[in-house]
Amino acid sequence: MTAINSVTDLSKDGDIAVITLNSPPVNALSAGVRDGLKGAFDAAIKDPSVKAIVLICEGKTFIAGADISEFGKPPKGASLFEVEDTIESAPKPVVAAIHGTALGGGLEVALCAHYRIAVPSAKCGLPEVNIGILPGAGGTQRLPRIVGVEEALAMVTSGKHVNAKQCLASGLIDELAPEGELRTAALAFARKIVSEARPLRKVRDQNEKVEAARGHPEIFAEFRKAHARQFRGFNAPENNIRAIEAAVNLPFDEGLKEERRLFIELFTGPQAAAQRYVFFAERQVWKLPDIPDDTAQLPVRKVGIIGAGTMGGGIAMNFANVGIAVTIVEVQDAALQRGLGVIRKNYDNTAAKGRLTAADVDKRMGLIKGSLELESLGDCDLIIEAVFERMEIKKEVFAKLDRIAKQGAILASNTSYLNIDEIATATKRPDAVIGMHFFSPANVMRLLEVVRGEKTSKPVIATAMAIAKKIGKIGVLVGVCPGFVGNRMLAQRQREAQKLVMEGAMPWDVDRVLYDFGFPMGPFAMSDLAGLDIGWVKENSRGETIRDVLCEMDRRGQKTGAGYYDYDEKRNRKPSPVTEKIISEFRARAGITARKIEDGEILERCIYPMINEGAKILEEGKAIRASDIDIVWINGYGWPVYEGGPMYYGDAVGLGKVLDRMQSWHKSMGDVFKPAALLEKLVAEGKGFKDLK
Ligand code: 3H9
Repeated sequence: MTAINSVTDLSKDGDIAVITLNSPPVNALSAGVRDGLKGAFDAAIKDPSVKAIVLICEGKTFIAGADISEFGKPPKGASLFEVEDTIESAPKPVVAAIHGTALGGGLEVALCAHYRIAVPSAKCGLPEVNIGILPGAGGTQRLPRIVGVEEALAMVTSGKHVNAKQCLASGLIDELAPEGELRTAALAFARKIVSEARPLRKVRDQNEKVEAARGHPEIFAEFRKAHARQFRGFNAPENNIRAIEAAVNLPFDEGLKEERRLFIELFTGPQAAAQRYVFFAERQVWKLPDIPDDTAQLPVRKVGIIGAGTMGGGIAMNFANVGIAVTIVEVQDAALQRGLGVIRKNYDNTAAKGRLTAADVDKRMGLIKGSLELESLGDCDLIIEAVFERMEIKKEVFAKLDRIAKQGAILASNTSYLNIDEIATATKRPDAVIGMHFFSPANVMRLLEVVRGEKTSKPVIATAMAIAKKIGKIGVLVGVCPGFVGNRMLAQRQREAQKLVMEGAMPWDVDRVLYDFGFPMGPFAMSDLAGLDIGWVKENSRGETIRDVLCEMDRRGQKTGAGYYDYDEKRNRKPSPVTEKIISEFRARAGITARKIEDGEILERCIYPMINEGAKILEEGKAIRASDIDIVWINGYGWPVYEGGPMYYGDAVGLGKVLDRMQSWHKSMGDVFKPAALLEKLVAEGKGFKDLK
């Protein structure tokens, strides 16, 4: 065995050379890996006793892509293209042996090998689109030559990971190796290739599948149309599509040049920078400064949920999905049966789309038990309360849980804004109490705000975060304050949206501006969807707000066919003259003359106060880092990924500008705009949130 460098070894097994990469955690193509590959391939090619070459990786995965942390830094070492050329033009067969994931540049390297073998658990994909770029090392030109244009389009624009069985079917890999025996199988495969004198098959020369699509621009037109909604606002999907078009319409080398041009366009743009930031921010959230990775965790084998409403049911599904038994408790049998029925319907819908088998549905339903007795939660390791959002009710539930739950159980509340510390006072074990704030629909939304109380113990926090990961959520640890991180900032936006309407904008103007910014919908369309009557009590309604009046008129949102907007039978919305009239009357009564409000002002008024609030949250230590706040907003509230989150956006537009606006509104409109001390400090120091340690 020869060490080519610290991450690459070259060894021989008879007349087969084996190049082994070992660059944890994911064998990303750093300068060291590229240099190692180049050196090892050159040596193996030069050695006349070598008949074929196997490329294999140590650790949990094959090469998972270019090293994203090198992006934007001056290039060092061998280029990826040199490495690829060396492999593809090798005069002896090269076999890529894949386990874990061959992603991005990793798959692109494998596509330069003449043959590919993988274990059944392996996956292949080109996920560059998720970081705002495209596979820029030949992936868009080689992939369609193997899997065909439609599948290549789907893969590069979704970034999906395709399992080995499907890869075998599409030709992306040539052979499956028995699990755990990749090296032996790859060596045997290489020997077979040598003994059968198989050709040095280069993907670049396989033109049949791309030629089949030539002269059929409708393939691309239809693909664009079918995915328009999903791609809205993002630059990367379009350039990925164009690169595949180039593969179809241009000779290989010309196609590569076009791929490069499209890649650079994305790579140097602001969206890729933001999406790259989000990639690392998503991984940062799990790092908790005062809770080391080795903090003891509590076992969670059985979960109890109180409340079978939309929230409780959605939460239960998360656990059943990963094989954890759940008991849901309700007060009334009818409500319990209704809740269980909704869960079953959700699963059946997924099965109807082919994403679950009937057996999966039965298995998951089999893990969910209903009960009318709180006492049945006595043996649960984690109990999550999802009852009505009123402090007295929550405290009553927690006092009972304190009597019922076994010692060591975690007592969690799904409250979206109530004080966890106060809830904890209802128990004699405040160290076991924590907030687990799921977002609706809880079985779909990725965000979970884990709210640490003053007395919550470290093992309880560590377990709640681990559980978040286990059920496929992105857990963000936050502190106790009204609305925590997400809803606390949302309140700023909602208040300004309402005020803008009083000053002269229409709800649809505000919605349009936020939609165009990249949110899935604006605040008024959102209220109509959720129901305007959430938290509205008919008996107490005095027509004091526009919402009160709409609800009093039974315009309670989409469900009643009208809210801020009017809706047709297909729930398409259009601006409502009724709402317009109500707004005019409100303005007249308040003595306000409507003024023309520019889109730019709407955006700044909705978003800058959120950034300011985010700064206060950081100042108070309610979020660990600015990027955690961004992750909350991207995953819980539909903030567009390509704008990086509110704090990232603040840095991007310049905190000086944000502060300037806050100061001027503070003067003209009062204390709700008071700039955060942290914002003032950062501006004075010429820094951004990104500079905070
Ligand atoms: C590309 O290839 C461009 C090309 O077309 C060439 C153009 C010229 N780079 O996710 P995990 C780190 S673009 C640097 O928690 P898992 C990650 O930050 C790339 N670092 O593990 C984390 O660090 P830490 C295309 C990377 O088991 C640690 O590894 N490829 C990279 O849940 C563990 O990561 C991709 O986009 C990287 N490429 O999932 C694949 N990848 O521990 C991106 C990971 O300090 N990667 N790290 O926080 C993934 O999807 C997942 O990491 C993977 C493992 C599925 C591989």
